Amino acid sequence: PHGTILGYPRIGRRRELKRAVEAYWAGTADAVTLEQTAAALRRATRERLAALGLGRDDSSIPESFSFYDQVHDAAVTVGALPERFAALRDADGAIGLDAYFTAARGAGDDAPLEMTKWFDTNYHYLVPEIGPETVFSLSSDRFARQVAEAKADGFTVRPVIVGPVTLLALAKATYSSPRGFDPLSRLDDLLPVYAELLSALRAAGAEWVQLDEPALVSESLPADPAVLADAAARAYAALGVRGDRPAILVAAGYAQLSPEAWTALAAAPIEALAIDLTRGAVPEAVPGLDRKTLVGGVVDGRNVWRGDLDAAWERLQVLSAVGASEISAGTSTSLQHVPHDVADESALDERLASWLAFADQKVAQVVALATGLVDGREAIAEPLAEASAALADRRTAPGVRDGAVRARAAVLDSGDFERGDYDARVAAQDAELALPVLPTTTIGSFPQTGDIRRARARHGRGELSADEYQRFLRDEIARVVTLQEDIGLDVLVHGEAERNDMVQYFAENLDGFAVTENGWVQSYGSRATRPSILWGDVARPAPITVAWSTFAQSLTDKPMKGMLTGPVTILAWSFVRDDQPLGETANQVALALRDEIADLEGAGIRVIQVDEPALRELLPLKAADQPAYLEWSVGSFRLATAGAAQATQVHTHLCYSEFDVVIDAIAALDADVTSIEAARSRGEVIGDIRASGFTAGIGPGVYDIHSPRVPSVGEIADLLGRAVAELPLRRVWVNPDCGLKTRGYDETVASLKNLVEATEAVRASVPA
Ligand code: THG
Ligand code: ZN
Repeated sequence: PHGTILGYPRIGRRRELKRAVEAYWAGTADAVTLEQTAAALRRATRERLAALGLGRDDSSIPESFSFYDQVHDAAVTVGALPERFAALRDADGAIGLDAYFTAARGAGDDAPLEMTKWFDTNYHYLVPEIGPETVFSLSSDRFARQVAEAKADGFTVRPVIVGPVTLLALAKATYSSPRGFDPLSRLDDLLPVYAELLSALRAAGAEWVQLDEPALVSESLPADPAVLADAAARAYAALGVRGDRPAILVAAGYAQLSPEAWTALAAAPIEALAIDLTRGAVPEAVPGLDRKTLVGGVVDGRNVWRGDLDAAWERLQVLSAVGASEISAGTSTSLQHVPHDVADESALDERLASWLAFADQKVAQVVALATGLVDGREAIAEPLAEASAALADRRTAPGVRDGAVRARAAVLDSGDFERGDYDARVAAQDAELALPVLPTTTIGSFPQTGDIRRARARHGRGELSADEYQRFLRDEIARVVTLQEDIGLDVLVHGEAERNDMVQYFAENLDGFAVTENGWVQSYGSRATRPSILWGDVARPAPITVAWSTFAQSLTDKPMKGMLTGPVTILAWSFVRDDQPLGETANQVALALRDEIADLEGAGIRVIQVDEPALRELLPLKAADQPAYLEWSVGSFRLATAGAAQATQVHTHLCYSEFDVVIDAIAALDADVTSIEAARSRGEVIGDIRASGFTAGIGPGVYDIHSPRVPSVGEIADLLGRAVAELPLRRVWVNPDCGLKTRGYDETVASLKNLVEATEAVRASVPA
């Protein structure tokens, strides 16, 4: 085949899989029903891909379905289920659906597998736990059954499975492992199980298998690229020599393969290699390629742009010069990172829609390029010309470039990024706010109750008038303010009942963004988001949050925090334009936020929080790209906030741990107060903060909001005691880990009361 995609969205065009899986979890649908829905989705995907032009019987259609996560699928298949879930195995040791889901979601005291971000995407995978004691054995026949299922429908599909090197490279050591244990050291024990799996796939009718090895592009994993390349050489030497296997395609998207891995895989006894040509140059010729098919990942699997098809074609021409036996067109990654189909967006501006390509449009692009590879460029002159015309139209369309926005960005100077002396700010803020030692606050959101969601939905359907909805939200805000005063918190929030999502809310209120109706992208498990599309120059037509914050402030004498989402996070959780550097786009968003901050200040708001939970997320995989990223990301935050008066206290909040790499960047944000996640690591991060020399205000989250558990006064006081012992007393804030949006009211109130009580106890023990 001369064209293929590395994977396809599996949640269903209307999130059918989410509904089916959640119904199964809730006990309202049985396993048979769930399996039937899943089979129907797989069938619909195959039929759709064939209709779009991929071959039914030439293995160009991938089988990339997953009930929850592809890393978990691979781990479960090789039997890497943590000991605490062992009892859930079938009598014959097989890992069925219930064991699979329970490991993903936890049960009682048995914590679920940890979840973390998949390379530099917004997808989260389940981290396998592998130790010296892990017994690898083929524990699921799901992959083989899916091949057979397709066969029965007349399709020869190519199963897609996370490869052995990536599976181990992404795993963490089990809790009982000796210190320093590296799961990658288990490679030789794992390979026989992969060999057995390949043989089972062959027996089920697979002619090709795709083994995903994106670990081989990353410089952000514990193992370094040379070690990973060496592991790949060993793995594919061992698997390649087996006779009873399908042909092997090793796929390595998300960035350019390390030179070591490129050399190793070219020399390995496998049949094909898929590389990402949307990031980095076409690699050089190396020995072994003459026996391989190269799938050139020229269609971007991660953005929603129709892009430059002609340039993609040219890249394939350059690729043909490296000496492979055959060239094929492909996507750079699985299409799981983009929504299904632009045709499902009837409300989208038609002109904007003509510039977009979601999964189905990208499949069509691959098919066009494949046709060109077989029949020559003339055969695809028309689609190439159409794509070029759309691109040209996009370049000149109104809104893509806004003169006023550009003129403002053009005259920025270093002073626009500087807030001035920190000590002077502290003095001004102390005078303005007169807060007690160890001030208490929350991150921003309060529980989004069913009532709030229903009111929003009814308003969306026109069943609740704008006035009625306003009144509803004001009542909600008043309730949240009173509640916080009763609990005794020091710096209050309005609770964000008016926001569906912390990014989409701003996207809906800024020029340059579009939102979708059905553009769901899986975030983790059954959860998805609808990223906004940042297509044009960003401007703020009117104040966004000011009316809500001033209303909330009018209800209390305590300081009310203004709540904004930072530029980096707005970019990270949207589909961002690809026609200018990210830093330029970030600065446009920053200027809009800067105006919002000025308006908040003008309206009497004295504390303003600009959240950047995604600062760590967007960090590039390649070490060489990281300094430039940190420069523009930190710069855009500073541009957003540096207009604030010295007496205005600027807060920021960052979720998720892994502060290692970005701790200096956090300091460089120059916020007055930073709240972070610290409870799950039992305050470990406090040591990191101290070691980094960070001296500004800091609120290490004193309890974990990701679970409904109510923390005791004692444990909060403990954690707080540790913070006070290690950090300057006057700089420590007391707050939960993260926003309370996903929590219920009962546990929220109980937890916050304990937080205040613990704070009072610790205050009594420190100098006033
Ligand atoms: N907002 C946006 N992007 C994000 C997050 C966010 N990306 C990273 C991280 N947070 C992802 N976390 C989640 C958490 C919960 C859900 C999705 C991503 C979730 N989604 C609902 C679901 O799938 O049922 C749908 C929400 C809706 O109706 O809009 O629960 O916070 N932009
Ligand atoms: Zn958070």
